[in-house]
Amino acid sequence: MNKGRIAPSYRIAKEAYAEYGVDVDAAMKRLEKIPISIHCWQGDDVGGFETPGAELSGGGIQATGNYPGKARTIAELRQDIEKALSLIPGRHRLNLHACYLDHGGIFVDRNEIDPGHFQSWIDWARFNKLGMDFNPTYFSHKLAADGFTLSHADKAIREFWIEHGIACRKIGAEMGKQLGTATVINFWVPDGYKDIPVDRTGPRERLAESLDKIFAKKMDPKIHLDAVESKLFGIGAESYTVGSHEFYLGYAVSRQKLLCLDSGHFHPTEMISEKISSVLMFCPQLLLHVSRPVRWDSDHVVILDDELQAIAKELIRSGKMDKVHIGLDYFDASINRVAAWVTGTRNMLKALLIALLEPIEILRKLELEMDFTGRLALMEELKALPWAAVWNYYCEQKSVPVGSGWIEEVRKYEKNVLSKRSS
Ligand code: RNT
Ligand code: ZN
Repeated sequence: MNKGRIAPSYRIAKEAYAEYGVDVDAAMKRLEKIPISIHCWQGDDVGGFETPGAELSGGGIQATGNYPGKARTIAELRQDIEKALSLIPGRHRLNLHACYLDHGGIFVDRNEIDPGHFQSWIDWARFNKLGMDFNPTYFSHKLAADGFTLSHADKAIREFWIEHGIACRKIGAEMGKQLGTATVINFWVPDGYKDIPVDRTGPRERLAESLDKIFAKKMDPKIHLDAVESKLFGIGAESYTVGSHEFYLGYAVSRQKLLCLDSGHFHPTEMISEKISSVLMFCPQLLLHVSRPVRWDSDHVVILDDELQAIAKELIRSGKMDKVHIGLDYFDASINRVAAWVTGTRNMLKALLIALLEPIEILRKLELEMDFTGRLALMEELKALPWAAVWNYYCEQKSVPVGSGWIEEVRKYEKNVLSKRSS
């Protein structure tokens, strides 16, 4: 992009927005304060570093594709994340899964992990000015092979996974303490049946009981927050998911935990943008796993589609951004993985910027006056306002590539770094 065009285009955009009473500079100031929690697992197809060559197994989730250059070591994954971060404007967070521990070559089982196994990640995050979020890993493990973990009928297996949850909370709290920003730790378990169950109640009672044991110790919300994530179905668990939306909504409200809404975890026409306002009324805070389902919970790279914009608008219009944590959750192994991170994260930020540039008061007034013609007509006209000129200016201010300039950077990185990795 011709650099000389950025500032003049921005000035014209500023005037265009001012006509609607929108302060473009204020919108950018708000945008820079919204961190996106960037998921480590896009970098290696949810493999992790528990065993050499570890791969995603079970859990009803799948990464498809075999694009060359996936990160094989912690050092490679960090290098790739650093590359992605250099192409994304603003300061963000790292979302780590427990199976990405740094055990120094000595296998440690999930119930025995401790903060020490994550110290190198914490140090790396501090160096890169990132907050951290965390996830216990309830898949890719022999004790998850039955398709049940925290709700397993076998007490010994439940106990193992309860210990994992407790261990993860200690790790999350340590991350939050050291980095000075609360770590959100998100519990997602794949538990469910492929075929029609006889007993739908028992596993749900066991899941609630296990979670209560995990959450028994009170934690300081300044350093640690617990979230629970629901799901409709998974591959191999089509008929029954223990941790359904109703289950977790009830759990989160009754225990005052954060609820995590994942865009891919509902019926295809059911949108999480519609659920945000209700959840924020009854849960203390909200975690989002922004994803893109294509026909199923396929975890495609987030694009700037209608639902992404609707999510961002709901968040901004709610006026409750201080209660919302935005995380990304997708994993596409069929394209350059650094580009996947950059595309999805930049799109999330673009959607937030578009929402921040909305003349909310004018729209609210039209709605209250029941002028639905005006509301629809204006909403449609607003789509043509020059938000991209503001976005380009924002990227320039944050010293990251403007427009499609970053794609060339990723190509260079692929040529010089990724293509040298053998699979
Ligand atoms: C699975 C859930 C869960 C995972 C990550 C890897 O359907 O969305 O959040 O994607 O924990
Ligand atoms: Zn998710």
